[in-house]
Amino acid sequence: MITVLSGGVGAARLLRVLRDARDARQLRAVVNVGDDLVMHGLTICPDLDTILYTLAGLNNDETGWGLAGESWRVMDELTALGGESWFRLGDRDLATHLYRSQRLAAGATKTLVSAELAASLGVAVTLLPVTDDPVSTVFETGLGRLSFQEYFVRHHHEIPVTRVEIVGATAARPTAVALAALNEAERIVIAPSNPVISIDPILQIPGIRDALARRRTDVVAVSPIVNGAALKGPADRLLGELGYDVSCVGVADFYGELVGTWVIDHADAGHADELTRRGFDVRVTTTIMGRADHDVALAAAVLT
Ligand code: FO1
Repeated sequence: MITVLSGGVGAARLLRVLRDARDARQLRAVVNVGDDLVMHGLTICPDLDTILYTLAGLNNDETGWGLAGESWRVMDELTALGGESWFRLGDRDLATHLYRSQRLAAGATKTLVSAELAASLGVAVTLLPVTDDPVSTVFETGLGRLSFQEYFVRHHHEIPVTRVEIVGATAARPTAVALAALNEAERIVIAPSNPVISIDPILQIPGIRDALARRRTDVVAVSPIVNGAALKGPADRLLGELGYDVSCVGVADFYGELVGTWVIDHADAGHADELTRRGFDVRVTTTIMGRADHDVALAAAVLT
């Protein structure tokens, strides 16, 4: 069994690559829930849904979120009514949020609802929210404290951040299945997701960091920074704002001794010696996914 600590797009793409190289039933994703929000009374889980839609082959690859071929009639009506519509929920996507919210109100856990949605969409990879307790990522910025989606979507992640807080993390408990997925995995993979706002909210749930530290030699991380820049989103800026080098070495410093092996891109081969000096095994390959030969090489670097 392979367990992947997962945020949104980068994790979804890596999971797709690993799924195509291995039996899907051997894959577990332990997923960030710090981005989750309640809007219009609906519980929305962006990272879980990005992974779900990507593995189901339904994702919108251009936006990186939501469904392909989406329509927006509900949002158009809501905008006409003067309702809150900066966070766009497509007509088809809304069905997922309605389903999840109704099941949660009926007493189901996020873990159970994730399994139900995956089964409905024919996704055989096991999607495990790291916790069923409420946690939310909050940003301290020049405009004050902002919720995740206010920072990320409303302000286009363009505002300087002084601190990131994962509210509720210390009181939250990891689910038993997420912990077991870490303890029993032959290999734990840290996806090329944003270290600060996608992976750290997972690591801050009590017990998760220890579970990784005990398995360090089995932990493989794929760098989300290639040639000094994030492939998507604000990982590069946030690392810099929090005082880390904006490179695969800065990401390695961020995770420290939780990782045994780093998978870095050919473009960063010049950093390999520095990572080796810091005590990591290093594999250099193509980390940019989407081309069949690249995907096969990346899967081999992560799984072999
Ligand atoms: N991202 C946007 O940039 N604009 C949106 O309106 C938006 C809506 C949205 C709705 C559902 C969902 O699951 C995700 C959505 N996202 C949107 C993406 C998402 O909020 C972020 O990309 C992630 O939270 C970061 O991982």
